[in-house]
Amino acid sequence: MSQLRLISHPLCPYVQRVAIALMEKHIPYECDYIDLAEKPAWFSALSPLGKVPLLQLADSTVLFESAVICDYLEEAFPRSLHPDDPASRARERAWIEFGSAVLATIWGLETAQNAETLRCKAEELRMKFDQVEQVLDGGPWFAGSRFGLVDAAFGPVFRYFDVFDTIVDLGIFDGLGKLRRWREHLSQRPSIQQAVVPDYADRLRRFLAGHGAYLHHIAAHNRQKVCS
Ligand SMILES: N[C@@H](CCC(=O)N[C@@H](CS)C(=O)NCC(=O)O)C(=O)O
Repeated sequence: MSQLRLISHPLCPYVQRVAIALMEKHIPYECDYIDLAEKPAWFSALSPLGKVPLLQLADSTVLFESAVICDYLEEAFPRSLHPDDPASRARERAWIEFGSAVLATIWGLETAQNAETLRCKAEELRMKFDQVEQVLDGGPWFAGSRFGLVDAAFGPVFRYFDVFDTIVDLGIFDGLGKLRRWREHLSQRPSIQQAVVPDYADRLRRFLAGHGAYLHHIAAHNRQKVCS
C-alpha cells in the first residue's frame, strides 16, 4: 500500500474530521466506504470498536478513534492544526469533545420519532450552540485567523443543518450571530466541502426516511402540500 487508507462511511461526521485534517495538511489518501449495517468481516477484524474512522498506514498499522488519528496526523505531518501552547491545545481538544456531545444530540434529533422529542432535542442543541456562541471571538475560525481541528469538528456538525433547514426551521440558530458567521465560513472551506460524497444530502434524507424520523414525516408532508 503506497499511501494512507481511510476507512469510512458516507454520513459519518467523525470520518469527516479526519478527512478534513488530511486535506488541510495536503496528505494524499485513499478512501474506502463500508456499510455499517452490514460490516464486512475484514473491517470487524481491523476495528476493535467496530466503528469508523480507521486509518491504515503504509506499514499496515491501523489507527482508530478520530481524535487519536488527528493527533497522529499532527505529530507526523507538517501544517499544524493545533496551537503550540499546551493550554490552548488542551482547550481546543476540550471543544472538540464538546463537538462530540453536540453530535450525540444531533443523533437524537435526526432519529426523533415524534414532535415532542424533536422539540426537546432542538432545545438541547440550542443550549449547546448558545454555549459555543459565548466562546467564539472575531472569527473567521474558532481560533481567529488560524483554521484548526475545532473547525474540522464543527464543519460536519453544521452540515446536517444544510439538510434539516430545507425541511423545517427549528430556530436553533436564531440570535446566534457569531455561530451563524462561523457556520457560513466553514461551509465555504474546500476541505469541508470535499470531506463528503457529492450525494451526501440525498443520503442523509434517505437515512431519515429509513429511520422513520419525524423530520422525514415533516418533509413528506411539505411535499404533499406543494403538490396539492
Ligand atoms: N469516538 C469515535 C466515534 C466514531 C463513531 O461513532 N462512528 C460511528 C459512525 S459515525 C460508527 O462507526 N458506528 C458503528 C457502530 O457503532 O456499530 C471516534 O471519534 O472515532
